[in-house]
Amino acid sequence: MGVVNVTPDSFSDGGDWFDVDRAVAHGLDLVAEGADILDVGGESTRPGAARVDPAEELRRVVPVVREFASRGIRVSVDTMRAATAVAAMEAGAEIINDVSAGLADADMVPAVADTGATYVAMHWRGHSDRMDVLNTYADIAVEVRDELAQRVDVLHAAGVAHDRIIVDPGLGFSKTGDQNWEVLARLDVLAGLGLPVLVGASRKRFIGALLPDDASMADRDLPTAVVSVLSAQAGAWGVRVHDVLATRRALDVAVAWQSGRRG
Ligand code: PMM
Repeated sequence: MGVVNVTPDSFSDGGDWFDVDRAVAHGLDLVAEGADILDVGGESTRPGAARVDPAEELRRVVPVVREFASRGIRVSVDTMRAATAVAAMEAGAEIINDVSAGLADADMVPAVADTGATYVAMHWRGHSDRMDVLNTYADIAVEVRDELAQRVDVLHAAGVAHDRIIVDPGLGFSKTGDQNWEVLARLDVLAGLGLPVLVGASRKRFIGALLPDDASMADRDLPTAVVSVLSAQAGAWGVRVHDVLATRRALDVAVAWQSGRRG
């Protein structure tokens, strides 16, 4: 899954793709580099970020979704708002990627049921302005799994089909650097839910913490690609990344290694 953030202030690529034409061109590059899905978002979730106005989020996201969908590209919309999700589905999105797993907007779960979307439910404990203080866990891998299982129950109760649900541990959301590594080291616990798992480690602070202080954002792409391979080996269904090319190449190596032949 390649990230197309149409935002002026995103965590890791903020401002780079902040207009429709540039966002579309960037997404097409990501597809050429091997992305299977483009994840289009109009609201930054970086730590401390303020909410974006709903009308502005729609204005950013819908034309970009429509353009990709018209070219036959699988699109997910990265939003916590039901209205944005519904508009994106009407514009051709297939997947709703909700970092709040329905907790930020009471209308989201019914909207997922109504639209028949595939839904990414990410582990989330609160909005970006306060998520960093919500990181107390006794056993993080088990609590992430159990809190997501509750959200899955809510989705089932609303009529969302089991085979339309994907779960995501929400790396960096209400988690310290070491807590992210613990979740990754025990990804099998989350996989125990029996649902596809999406991993979003790309360029996050805990990846940067492995690097020298003066390392750039782009320096985070190699370690991100390694995390992509290790996630795949741990059974992940997908990885959400900014630098698709590095991850694609790394995954190609893993496939060749495992199959004993190229491609
Ligand atoms: N991370 C970000 C945004 N959306 N969606 C999912 N499913 N999982 C994530 O980990 C995730 C996400 C924040 O990262 P960005 O600002 O670099 O895009």
